[in-house]
Amino acid sequence: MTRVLSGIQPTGQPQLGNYLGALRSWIALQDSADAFYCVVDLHALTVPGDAAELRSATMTMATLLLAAGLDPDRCTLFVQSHVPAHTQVAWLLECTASFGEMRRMTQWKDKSAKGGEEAARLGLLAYPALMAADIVLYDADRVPVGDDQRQHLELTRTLAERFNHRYGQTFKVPDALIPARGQGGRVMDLQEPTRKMSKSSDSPQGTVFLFDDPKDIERKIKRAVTDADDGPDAVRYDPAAKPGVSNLLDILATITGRTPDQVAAGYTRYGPLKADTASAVVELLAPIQARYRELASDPASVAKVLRAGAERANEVAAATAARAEAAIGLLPPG
Ligand code: ATP
Ligand code: LTN
Repeated sequence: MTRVLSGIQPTGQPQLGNYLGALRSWIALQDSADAFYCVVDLHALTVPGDAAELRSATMTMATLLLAAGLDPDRCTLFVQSHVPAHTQVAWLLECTASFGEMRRMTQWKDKSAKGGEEAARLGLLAYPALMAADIVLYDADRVPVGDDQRQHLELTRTLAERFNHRYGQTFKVPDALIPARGQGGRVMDLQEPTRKMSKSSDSPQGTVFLFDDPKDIERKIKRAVTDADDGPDAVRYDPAAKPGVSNLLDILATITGRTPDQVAAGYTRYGPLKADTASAVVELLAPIQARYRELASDPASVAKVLRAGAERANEVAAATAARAEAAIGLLPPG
C-alpha cells in the first residue's frame, strides 16, 4: 500500500490555502493510502513565538485536522515532538546537506529577510533537513503539499539519494503530490494576489482563516483586489495578467470540482463571481467549524488520539532511525 506523510505547522491560524492546497488531499488519501499526518511543532520553533501559545496552537491544529475530516481509524495523526526519531534523523540529514544548498531555499531567503540573516535562527536555515527527516522516517512514497513546498521536496529527494549513495540503500526517495494548476495548490493573498496566502503573514484582510465567521469571509472576498478591466471577457483565468480574478476562479473551481475556465464561462462581472466564491467558502467551512466546536469541548479525546498516533508513529520511525544510524556508522548501543 502506498505510504503518505505530510505535516502542518502550528503557527498562527490555519487558512484557506492550507485547506485547499494540502488538507483536502490529506483527507482524500486516507482511503487509498497508509497515511501519516503530523503537527510539526518543532518547525514552529524556527521563528519567534510564545511557549504557551505554541502549546495551545498545537492542540488547536490537531483538533482542527480532526474536524476537517481526518479519521483516526483511517490515518495516523501525531505531534512531531512526540516522536524523538525526527530530531535524531534531522541531525544525520544536516550532516548530509551542505550550507550552500540550505542557503538557496526560497523560504529561508524570504523569512530571514524579514529580520535580517544575522538574527535569523539557525533552525530556520536547517529546517528543510528536519522536514526531510519527517518524510524519510516513514518510507513515504508520496507527500501531499501545496505548491510552495516543491523546492523542499526536491531537496528531500536529493538528501535521501545522497545518503543512500554514501552509506548504502537506507531511505525511500519520495515524490511530491501537488494539486494541478488551478486546483488550489497555490491560493493567493486576497489583498496582494501575487503573494501566497499564509498563516503567518501580516495581511489578515487578505487571508481567509478557517475560523473566520461568515460575515468576515464575505467581507474579505468582496474586497479582494482584482483589476480595472470591464470588457465582456474581464472574467478569465490568466494568473500572470489577472492574478486577483484568477485566484477567485481557482478557489471557486477547487471547491466546486470544476476547472477555472469552466467557472469563468459563467460570469461577465466581478461582483457575482465574488458573491458566489464567498458563499462557496462559507458553505465549505461551516460544517468544519461546527465540528471543531464539538471536538474542542473534549480535549481529552483529542489527546487520546494523539497518544495512539505517537505510539504507531514511533514504531515505524524508530526502526528507520536505527537503520540510518547503523548505515552512517554510529556504534549500536550494547
Ligand atoms: P506559515 O505562514 O507559518 O509558513 P503556511 O500557511 O504557509 O504557514 P504551513 O504549515 O507551512 O502553512 O503549510 C501547511 C501546508 O499548507 C503545506 O502543504 C503548504 O504547502 C500548504 N499551503 C500553505 N499555504 C498555502 C497556499 N496559500 N496555497 C496552497 N497551499 C498552501
Ligand atoms: N515545511 C512545511 C511543513 C512540513 C511538512 C513536513 C510538509 C514540515 N514537515 C513534512 C510535508 C512533509 C511547510 O512549511 N509548509
